[in-house]
Amino acid sequence: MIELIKKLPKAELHLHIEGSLEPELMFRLAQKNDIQIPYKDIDDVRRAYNFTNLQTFLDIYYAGANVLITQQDFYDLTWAYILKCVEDNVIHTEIFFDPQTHTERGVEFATVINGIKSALADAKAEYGISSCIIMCFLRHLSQDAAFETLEAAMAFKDDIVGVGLDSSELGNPPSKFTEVFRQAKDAGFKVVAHAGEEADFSYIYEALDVLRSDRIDHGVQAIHSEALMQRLKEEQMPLTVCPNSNIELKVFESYQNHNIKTLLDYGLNVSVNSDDPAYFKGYINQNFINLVENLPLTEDDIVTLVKNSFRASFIDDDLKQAYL
Ligand code: ES4
Ligand code: ZN
Repeated sequence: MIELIKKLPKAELHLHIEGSLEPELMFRLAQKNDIQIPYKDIDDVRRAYNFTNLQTFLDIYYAGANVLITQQDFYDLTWAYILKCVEDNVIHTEIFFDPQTHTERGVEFATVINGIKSALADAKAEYGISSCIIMCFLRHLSQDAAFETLEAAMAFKDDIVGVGLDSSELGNPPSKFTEVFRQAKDAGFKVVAHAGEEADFSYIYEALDVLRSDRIDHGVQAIHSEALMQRLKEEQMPLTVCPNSNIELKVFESYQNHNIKTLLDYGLNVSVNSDDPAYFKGYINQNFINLVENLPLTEDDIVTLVKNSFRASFIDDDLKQAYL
């Protein structure tokens, strides 16, 4: 089973590039850029990565991102993730980034996207790894701030395939961003949104009906509504599930209690993704391994999960056929 997981060519659809910042690179960049980080050594960092919910993680994740300053920093961050893709046989990846985390600190939008973009171009040239970039709005900030970010993104329209919504979910429902997502959709961006990670399934309905989402990130709380489950199945609406993340952030008590097998057996389009792998103890293969070691997943289930990731991807339809 583990051999199958390792050898299958995979797509990743839910990966925050800032969440792939490993402690070693964090320390190197902190030193180079003369930025203070609240850790004395790598062991100290590992001890701090002990979360009780989404917010306790986010506080640490945003503090870590402060070390990213130059275009080369964003290149190095992205390149380090690409090397993990090579290791795990990820052949297509759709990367989230959080422009506001950087522009709020005075780092230019162009610095961030150009660094990411040039590493992804090298990934294609060196390893044949295809990719696209999705820009996320931070939902704890205002819709006006999201509009400013969309404005800044228009100069990079051809480099960004879609817009997403992340950060603190509870109290920041999708409907807070109705107008900015309408404008993004009208401009031709794909739409995704984190919904039903910690908050209840009403957030998933809003992501679908108000934001007109093409995929739901997480979505595991759908299990609490039979009507929504039926709809997600009928529409084959993709859910990008992140098992390690859900365990580390206490969405489920244990891997044995994770509902991915139930969602899959119901007929939903679920995939396995790593979310913030530097913070959640492993990249995509480790997510699959943790699942098969704790749930009665079959080899066919693994193949279905992997095929779902290609089916749900934003790869052009004519090219997509080759992966299915
Ligand atoms: C995130 Cl796990 C998760 N949830 C919401 N927003 C995020 N940003 C980075 N990781
Ligand atoms: Zn996420």
